[in-house]
Amino acid sequence: MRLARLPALAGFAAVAALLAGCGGPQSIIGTMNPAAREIEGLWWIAFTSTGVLSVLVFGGLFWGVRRSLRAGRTHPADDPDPATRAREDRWILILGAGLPGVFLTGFLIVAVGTGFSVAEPPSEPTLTVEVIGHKFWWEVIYPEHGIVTANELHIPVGEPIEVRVTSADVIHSFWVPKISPGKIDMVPGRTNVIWMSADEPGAYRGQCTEFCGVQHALMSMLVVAEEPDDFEAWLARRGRPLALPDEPELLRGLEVFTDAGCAACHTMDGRVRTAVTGSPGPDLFDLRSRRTLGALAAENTRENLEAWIVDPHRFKPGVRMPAHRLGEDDLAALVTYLESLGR
Ligand code: HEC
Ligand SMILES: [Cu+2]
Repeated sequence: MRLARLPALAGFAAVAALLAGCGGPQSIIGTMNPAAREIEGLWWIAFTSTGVLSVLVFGGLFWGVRRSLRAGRTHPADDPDPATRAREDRWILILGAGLPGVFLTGFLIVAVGTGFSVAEPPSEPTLTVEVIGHKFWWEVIYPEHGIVTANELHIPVGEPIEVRVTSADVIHSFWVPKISPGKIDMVPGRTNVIWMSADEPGAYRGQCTEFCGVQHALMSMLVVAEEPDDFEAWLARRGRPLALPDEPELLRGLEVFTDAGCAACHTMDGRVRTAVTGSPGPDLFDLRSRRTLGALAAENTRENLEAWIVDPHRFKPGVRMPAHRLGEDDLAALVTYLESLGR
């Protein structure tokens, strides 16, 4: 390959990489909520107008430089007479300060208007969900139902949901771009409120947007919007009491869970005990039904689950769960037990 082609290739790769970010379940484009659509509209205004402005400003810059070079003006001593100079300065002021000033003022007015209009849901929320940020996962509580889960939030489609957020450790930020009006900070000791609603059923991706530590980038979540019947069924499955297993293999799994000290960090009955304090690790009652492990770090398969318990740092280096050395049989029993929960 000729070296001269490298810059063109690099440019092409950069554009392709940029465009690849335009789709998918976490895009700010193609939103599924009236407020998110307004924000998307604002984004399009900003995108196109800053594009035009950039062309104007950089075009002016290149034009000016080229003109000076052509006139042989490369040194301050070559400056033109004061009258020409004053005229040129005026243009620099108009293009460099006036134009952006007018644009930014207009944009500010539109943006503040949008901010007010997206702050409140179109109608009274029908459900409240509490989300507590942890390094590096999300505790999800349905206070009206007394249930707790993690990393995967289920909501009925089409209905405004009130989301009350806080944090158990450092500041995180809650953002599900397709279905929530912007982001909201999760601050320890404070409860912030945002709302969301999904126009269509689907799984929408959310992401922590406040740097919170080594695995900030792998602190993601799924919001699954379902038809009301499916959502009610989901709630009902979570409301079941935890029963002591009767099969020997499952009992052995429970024993391994206790002996290995998992209970120090994990509850596994899906019930809220203490409000808002939470436990160090996610509740495991409905682990089987979650699509991912470790806040979207890995697909939830039996193989990955075993590998996660042995060494979660393989998936998420720096995660706040230690590696566990377990015998093959113990590990198998433990995983079988975990997968039997919440049935
Ligand atoms: C010192 C606390 C601690 C101990 C002990 C611990 N874990 Fe964890 N565990 C965590 C934390 C924290 C997470 C969340 C990690 C993340 O996603 O950032 C986690 C995540 C998990 C997950 C993924 C859950 C999900 O929904 O993503 C599973 C499964 C799990 N632990 C199982 C176990 C088992 C089994 C044991 C015992 C062998 C155990 N853990 C011991 C802290 C702990
Ligand atoms: Cu975070």
